[in-house]
Order: sequence, then C-alpha cells, then structure tokens
Amino acid sequence: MTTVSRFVISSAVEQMHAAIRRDGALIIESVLSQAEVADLNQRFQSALDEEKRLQQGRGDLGGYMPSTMVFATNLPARFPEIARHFSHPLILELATAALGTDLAEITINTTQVMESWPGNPAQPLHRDDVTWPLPAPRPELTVVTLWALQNFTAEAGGTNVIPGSHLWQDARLTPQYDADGHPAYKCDPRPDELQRIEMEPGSVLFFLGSLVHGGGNNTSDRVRRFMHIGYCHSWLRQVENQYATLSREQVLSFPPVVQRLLGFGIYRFELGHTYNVSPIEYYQRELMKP
Ligand SMILES: O=C(O)CCC(=O)C(=O)O
Ligand SMILES: [Fe+2]
Repeated sequence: MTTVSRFVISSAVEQMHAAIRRDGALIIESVLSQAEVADLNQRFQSALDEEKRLQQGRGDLGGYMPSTMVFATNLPARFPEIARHFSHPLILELATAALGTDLAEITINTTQVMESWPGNPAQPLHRDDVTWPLPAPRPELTVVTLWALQNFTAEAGGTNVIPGSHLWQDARLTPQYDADGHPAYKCDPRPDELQRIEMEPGSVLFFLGSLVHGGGNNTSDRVRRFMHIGYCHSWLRQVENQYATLSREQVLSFPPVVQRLLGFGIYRFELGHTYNVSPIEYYQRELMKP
C-alpha cells in the first residue's frame, strides 16, 4: 500500500505534484514557524472558548457535529490579520495545479479552526467534494489543507486517510446521509489501506476533495487543533459564505489576491459581477463617491 509522502517547503514542486496525482495527498512540514503557530493559537483561543460554550448549549448532534468537535468558521472576518496564510504561494501553486486551473479561477471554500477534544469519535469516512451534486465522472472540484496547530498523533485522532482513494470508482463507496442530510459514504477499507496522519504543529496536510478521509477518534487526553482551509473552482458556490460577514472596508483592506480568493472577483468576464464590474471594483467606486 502507498503512504502519504512528506515534503518541506523547499522540496521540488514537481515531486509534490506527482505525489498528489499518485496518493491524492501529501504532508508539507514547517509551513508555519513555531512563532506563527503560537501567534495563531493565541489569536484563536477566545473564539474557540466561545464556540465551546455554544457547543455545550447545543448538545451532541452526532455525525459531523459531536459535542467533542469545536470549530470557529469565517476566519477572514474574525481574523483579517491572518489573511496572508490563505494565500500561501506554495499552497496556491499546488491547489491550482490539482484543480487544473489558474489563480484567477479559484476561491476559498472553507476557513475554519477546529478542535477535536478527548473522546471525540472518528468521523464517518467521506470525500469533501460530495458537497456539489455533480454526476461522476467529474473534474476535481476542491482541495483541502489541514494546518496542524497542535500535534497530530494517532492517539489524538490524527486524520484517517486512504492514500490513492481519489482514484477509486464510486462502486467502493455507498453514498449515505446522516440524520441532518449531510452526505457521507459507507466505505469499508481494508485495515492496511487506512493511514493515520501524524504531524507536528506548523505542518500542513494537503489533499484532494476526492480523497476518502475522516477525522480519527481522539483517545488521548489532549486537544487536536488545526486550521481547515479549502479551495475550489470559483464557478462553484463556496461552502462558507464570506460575503455576509465581511465589511466593504475589510474587503478593500486585503491584498488583491486575497480579495479574489474570497470571491470578490469575477470568473471569466461575467460570473459574479456587480453592475457589470467585479465586486472589488464596485466597492472601490462606491467608496470614492462623495
Ligand atoms: O478532523 C480531521 O482531521 C478532518 C476533518 C474533516 O475531514 C472534515 O471536517 O471534513
Ligand atoms: Fe473532510
């Protein structure tokens, strides 16, 4: 069986592309410095404390929403100062190559910080691309990056992945829906097909939306915390709606690449336009009005 390969930022990018084509995933070590990890952990702490309180009020919803899984979404509006991590050049290069497109034609799909608490059960194995109901065979729709902010160990529920499963025909996967109608798959991999991802804070697990995976069960006494940043084609509707949370001033304060990644550009001349121009140009024009 094949296992997910590990790289560093300076590794040959061609080898990274090849690993993604072969395994559907790779790990890049030390994408964040330890100082950046500490900075993100410190920024996220109070948002996660607040989410934990809300979660306790909601109770255990099972499936993807057990009470032992805590997450804060829509990070650009809450933490605009961390936007540079969303446009990391290597991640964008791998994402655009995996989606077979270029930087002008991808957007950010999800921006979350997540915590798996002790006792968190394993997630159902799933593909993140089930969000969009396109029939197979279909192009690669989305890529996912999990940025470890605390250690991923087998005991702490490091992500279960099936390397190579992006190439599986859907016959090995029976579509199922949980109680909330959330799509998943019934999938019975052989034990030797499943790999538990272990990585250090600052490392990133990058995988294709067609890769079968799921959070592992946390049998440790420690929290596993990570950022979950997803990218998709800009012709798809994004899972997370940033439009409703960002002010015009916030949007205009981001560098152009981040503005486009957040969905404020247009796709091929017209998709997503506002008064015939991109939302970015529209905001700029409105702001200059006396
Ligand atoms: O917990 C993890 O490591 C993976 C989370 C995940 O796959 C998801 O929420 O879609
Ligand atoms: Fe997932």
